[in-house]
Amino acid sequence: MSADAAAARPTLTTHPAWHALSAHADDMRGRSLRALFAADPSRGTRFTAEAAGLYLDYSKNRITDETIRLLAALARACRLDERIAAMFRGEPINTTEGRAVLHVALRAPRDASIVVDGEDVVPGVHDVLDRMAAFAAQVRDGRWRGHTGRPIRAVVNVGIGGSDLGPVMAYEALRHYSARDLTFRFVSNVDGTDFAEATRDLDPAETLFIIASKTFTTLETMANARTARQWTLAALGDARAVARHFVAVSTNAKAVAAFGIDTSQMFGFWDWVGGRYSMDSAIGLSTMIAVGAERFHEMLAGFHAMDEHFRTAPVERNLPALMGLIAIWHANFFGAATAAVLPYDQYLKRLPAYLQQLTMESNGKHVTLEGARVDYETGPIYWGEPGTNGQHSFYQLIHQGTRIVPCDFIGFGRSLNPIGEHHDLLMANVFAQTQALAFGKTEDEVRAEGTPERLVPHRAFEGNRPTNTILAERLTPHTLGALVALYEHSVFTQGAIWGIDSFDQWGVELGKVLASRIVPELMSADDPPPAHDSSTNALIGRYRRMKAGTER
Ligand code: G6Q
Repeated sequence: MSADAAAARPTLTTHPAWHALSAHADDMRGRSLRALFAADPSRGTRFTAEAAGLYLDYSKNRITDETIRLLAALARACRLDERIAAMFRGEPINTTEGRAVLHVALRAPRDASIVVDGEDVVPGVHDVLDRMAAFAAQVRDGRWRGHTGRPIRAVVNVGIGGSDLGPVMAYEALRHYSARDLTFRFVSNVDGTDFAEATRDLDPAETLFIIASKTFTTLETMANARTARQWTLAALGDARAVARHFVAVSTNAKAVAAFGIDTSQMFGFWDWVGGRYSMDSAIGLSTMIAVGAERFHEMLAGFHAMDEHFRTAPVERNLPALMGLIAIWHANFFGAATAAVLPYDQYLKRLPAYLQQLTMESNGKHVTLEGARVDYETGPIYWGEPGTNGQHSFYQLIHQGTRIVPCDFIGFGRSLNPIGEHHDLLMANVFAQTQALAFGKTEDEVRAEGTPERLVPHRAFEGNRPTNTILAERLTPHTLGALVALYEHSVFTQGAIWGIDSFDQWGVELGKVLASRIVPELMSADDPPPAHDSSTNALIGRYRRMKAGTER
């Protein structure tokens, strides 16, 4: 092995802290949550932490004080504190793209100062927020008129990935606070059905498109933007209508102008904002139009409160660090390949989809920052659905399957729609599920209920299945900001331990390049057979025939 390759070998699993955790995990495998709770009546209040309006109960994980001590030692060995400080200082910690990672600057208060390349970025952030606020107010109160003089009634965000998932999640999450006289739609998929269904019942004279694309080159978004322009012009019959019906959110002023949107109607952001970390930048324009600038700023304050907690709290009391380290404990020492996020709030129905991108695009990496192949597992697969729906579908596997699935349960003290006893029924399920997962039901307990012997194994629950419970008083913009920042920094913590770049996404490139080669091959039926592998050739051939109607 060359000296360079040897130097690039990952060192994580050689840390004494890793070995200590490995030995400790062997010990913990034989211990049950029943026994741990029985031995320590204060466990349910001791293994908790609170910040930015969120209460985290992590007692129902297979951990002890020793586990936390060892995980904190691992965090120190991996210099988590230095990584955090480097991010907040604006150092280019996204090394494969040579960029700073400063989504925390997007929610810094007006009087803060964060200097990148000799420039304080905070005034620029607030300039854009102020422009967004002025524009959002005009749309909300009807001063912003469409080309024919009618006020805007529908706002369509056109974007994909980080330019879609945040806006749609935040809109759904904050719908309670939204302007109900405006309709919001989100078009992301290049499948024409997405555009067709999103606009089917909209009136072009009253519709505003937000073209949200950091690069303004993304194939899907540009295709949908062109379709939106045609749809608008076909109805309004005048190219000048673009000025009243299109605004852009981008870092690429040249491409925005080339598309035909005046750059005075562009809301900018910066290359130190990653797509999946951008919902609180101008990418959140649809959110701001929906809930107004004041609520948007409340959300930013929630993000900022969690940022400050993450930056300053010791690991043992640091919610994102604890959640990240416990996720490592499950993924690397208990073989958990997936993790479920289960919000018990209908407004958070898109949170699992949002977190899938945040977690998996960030930490689905197989090489370290130095380019060495890792010799440990990295990002688990995130998935989930709002409770209680999930209980009637996949919870079976979480309770009695052969795999360990660590779960985050998210619930609120008060409903935004208090109807009868619904909220008590909802929250009873949160507490019951985490109880059942932790403590299960022994075969003896099942027998004692008079269960026939042949059914006893089927009706027993092993328990010992790990959960976190996150509680907040109510779903507010502030809570949403704190919750998203909690996951952002938990992802950061995991990436810092694994020594990977959580802020690039090279893994999405290859498919894009191959698709751009195949597009012309699909558009022409007369071209010679394509020269790919035999499977791809046959599939393209069949597609051409289906398209021509010669294959049925
Ligand atoms: C997120 C990714 C990715 C990106 C989309 C859209 O972190 O970078 O999901 O957000 O590919 O990119 P544009 O905003 O440039 O269109």
